[in-house]
Amino acid sequence: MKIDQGTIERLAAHLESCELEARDTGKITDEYPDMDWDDAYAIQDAIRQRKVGRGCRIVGLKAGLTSHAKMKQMGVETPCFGFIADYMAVPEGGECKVAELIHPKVEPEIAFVTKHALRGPGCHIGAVLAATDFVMPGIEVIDSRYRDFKFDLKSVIADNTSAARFVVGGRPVAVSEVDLRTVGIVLEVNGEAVSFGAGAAVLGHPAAAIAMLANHLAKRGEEIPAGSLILSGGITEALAVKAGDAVTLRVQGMGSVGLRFV
Ligand code: OOG
Ligand code: MG
Repeated sequence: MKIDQGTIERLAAHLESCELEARDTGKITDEYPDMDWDDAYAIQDAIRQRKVGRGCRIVGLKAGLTSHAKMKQMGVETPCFGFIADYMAVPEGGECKVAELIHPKVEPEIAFVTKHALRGPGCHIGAVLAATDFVMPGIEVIDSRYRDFKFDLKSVIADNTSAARFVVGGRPVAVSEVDLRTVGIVLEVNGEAVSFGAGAAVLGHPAAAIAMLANHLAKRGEEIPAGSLILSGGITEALAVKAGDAVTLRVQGMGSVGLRFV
């Protein structure tokens, strides 16, 4: 760790207020260029503690920057991990209020729900598939607290990997029913199909993102609990949305899920 606990708490309070007040800020590595990976995750943990302290429930986890499309778009080369909280959930077909967000973008993702805990090190896609109860379509709404979505990996980790809102739904399917590498996805905005992809865009197999998350948590003495909802990462580039947009994600054999921005 390169920064002290007081600074960690202060940066967590700053980033979380930017989130809750829908205000942007410069990236924190501008002020703390020497911060390390532990500092970045410690700030994210402090944000999580603030939320739990106010009575929020942590409902799941997320992997981000797991596809080349996303890594290229954001100019980083390594995945990152964050958490999702109860108030971030939008009901299927429900409304997402853009006034509560800074500059939202949507990402088509495959969501996993676990039935057994997953613990690294050495977690692999076989273990992930064995521990998965079902998978379903999910749209993540990301909203970096950094001005113009400009950040580096440490800054985005501290900012809970831009987590803001998400919707899951469609048809939950057992992993034995679907080939998650070849499964096709179509993202529609206002009825027009705008981006396309296949599961393999995410690290060759979306379950690899979940394994990577378990191995990351293991280094911190943590695991993925049974019953977790996990977003495995955007398959395509994220798309900016505005009030009035209706977004639908169709996943082959898994139905569709959508939300409206108001
Ligand atoms: C970071 C979060 C990325 C994903 O699915 O790749 C993410 C960002 O791009 O702002 O959630
Ligand atoms: Mg995402």
